[in-house]
Amino acid sequence: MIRPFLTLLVLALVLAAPRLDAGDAPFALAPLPYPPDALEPVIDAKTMEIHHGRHHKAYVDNLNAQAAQIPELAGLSLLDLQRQMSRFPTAVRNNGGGHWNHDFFWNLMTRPGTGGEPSAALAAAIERDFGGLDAMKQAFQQAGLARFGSGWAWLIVRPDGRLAITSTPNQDNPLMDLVPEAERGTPILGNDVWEHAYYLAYQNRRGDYLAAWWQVVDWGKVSAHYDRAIAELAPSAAAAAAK
Ligand code: MN3
Repeated sequence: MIRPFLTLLVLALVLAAPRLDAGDAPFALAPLPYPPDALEPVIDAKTMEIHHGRHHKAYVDNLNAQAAQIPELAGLSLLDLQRQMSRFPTAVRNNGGGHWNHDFFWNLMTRPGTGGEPSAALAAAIERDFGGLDAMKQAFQQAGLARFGSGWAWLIVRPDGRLAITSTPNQDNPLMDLVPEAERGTPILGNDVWEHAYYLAYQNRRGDYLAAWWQVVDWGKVSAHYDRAIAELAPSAAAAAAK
């Protein structure tokens, strides 16, 4: 009789434990969507392991620690948090931004040379707003290079449906309500230009990293982000953007 009881007890504890953890910690670090060496030689495995397993993990751990102190934080989705960031202290901005930015970043990338091309709709928008894919890439790289210190380069859909390139400092992003209105929008592509993203392989050569990074961009994902951003626009803006 004892062994079945113990088995059930252990089973009950195993089933209960993850729920207790999830209840205590509203934000979670998802595993990388590919092995850490998948992006080599563009981004090396060691950089990916440290970047995801230590830097991103620290943002999640810190955000969970803040959520334990700030009850309304724990009730927000990560996306809604970005859009209401002005309500919260700077530590939440840094860690909440860091968590969203890195989730977005890992899922934009794929094995070198397998990322395909922009969809017809995205390619047409890039042609309309930048004069072509190469011109867009040059402007994006320039935004990354011009960011002094740490931050991100972004390709966004503006509220009027146009594409634009912006750069934000630290772990800010264009979703945040505290970013200047002229630089706000829905990101469809973003690159991390903190030194921790490239220093092991590229040292101080941020420009080389920005140029090589296009090899791992998953254009299927970027195109899907574009479609979703356009679908969420006000109908009048979506109609204008289609012209
Ligand atoms: Mn980073």
